[in-house]
Amino acid sequence: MSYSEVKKNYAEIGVDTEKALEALKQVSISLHCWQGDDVQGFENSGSLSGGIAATGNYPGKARDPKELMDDIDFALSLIPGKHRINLHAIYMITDEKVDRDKLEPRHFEPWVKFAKERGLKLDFNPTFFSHPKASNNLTLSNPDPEIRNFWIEHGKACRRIAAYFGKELGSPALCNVWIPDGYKNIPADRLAPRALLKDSLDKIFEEKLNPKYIIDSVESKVWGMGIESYTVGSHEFYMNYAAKNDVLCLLDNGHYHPTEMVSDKISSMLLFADKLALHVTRPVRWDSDHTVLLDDELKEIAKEIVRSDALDRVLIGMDYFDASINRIAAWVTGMHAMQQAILIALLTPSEKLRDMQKKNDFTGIMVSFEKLKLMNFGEVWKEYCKRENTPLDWYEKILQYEKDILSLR
Ligand code: RNT
Ligand code: ZN
Repeated sequence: MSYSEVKKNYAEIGVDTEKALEALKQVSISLHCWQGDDVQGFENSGSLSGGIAATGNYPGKARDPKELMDDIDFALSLIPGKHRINLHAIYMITDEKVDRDKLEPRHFEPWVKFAKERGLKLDFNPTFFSHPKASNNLTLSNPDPEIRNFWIEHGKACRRIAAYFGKELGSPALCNVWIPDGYKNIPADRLAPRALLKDSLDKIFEEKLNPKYIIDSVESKVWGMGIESYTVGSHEFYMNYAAKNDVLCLLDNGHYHPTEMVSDKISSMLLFADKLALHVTRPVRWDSDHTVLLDDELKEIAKEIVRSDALDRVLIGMDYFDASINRIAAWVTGMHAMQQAILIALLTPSEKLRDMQKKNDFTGIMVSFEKLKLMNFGEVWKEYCKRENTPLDWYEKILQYEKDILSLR
């Protein structure tokens, strides 16, 4: 079937495919740099810690800034649209031996140059894990004031770096705080660590930075490996903190109970905040950070964003790290899936379906949903790739890159 035939089919159900393609083109997704090297970074900080893990030893991971940048370039050449790159503090590029509380914008200059040359925007994350001072999974809630302070200083330093990105690149950088803090065993006091976290965050956010350059967010979690019994930065904690302090909530769809869906949370969050940030991942039984695929929950998340007319209010970032497969294929597959989910949402006659709900016509909605699944959205996706000069044989290109470059590492 050709695109023009499919376009006609969609028109019959009241959907304008051209409008959908135009809208999709405007969506920038933040590509997480850390899929390229299993969240290793350039600090030589040793192994990944903080209750998260990248498992697998697929050959060819990026070992230095040049390799990571090359891989990002190659991945982006296989992804339609214009996107953002999400960095972590451990991806500083410098010969100096500088600890995390002393990081400065200049330690990230090569990334800004990289972004400028390619017309990309940057986002940022302080790294509160994989560090000797985080070895017991206590950072901003650490009862030791010296260690707590170290991490507060790190948070402040990172906000300045994010603001520098935003200023240089003309688009506010999302600066997202996620900490691993929690306990393996049942705590005797749940309040005190949260009070410390609250106080630490207040200190981090004290400095007023230009919202034209930086957007702050906080990311909650339900549990992590080694911190099974108690998570300091829980969802309730951060949702309240964000609401009271005018920072954004970041929802990571791997950070909730298995039947608790982020898709259902989006509308509630949007009613109370100007913007919402997302980490899109694929949890498998638990927070496992598998490569994002075009599955039902991803489609539902995209539909909620589109139905809420909030493509410009939801900051979408990817967050997964699979070390057992070709890392570039993981990047590309996840980014394609996210964009495809948005496209499917844009190809849905939402207005009509909304009216049916008002009339309590749930039989009609059910039947329409099932019919929509049979529509040939793939042809519209191919048309999008064609217009964006994205090769359809992208996997063959990855295999070639693996042979020529990755396998030699
Ligand atoms: C961990 C959080 C966090 C990290 C990244 C690397 O559970 O999801 O966002 O994955 O910061
Ligand atoms: Zn996350």
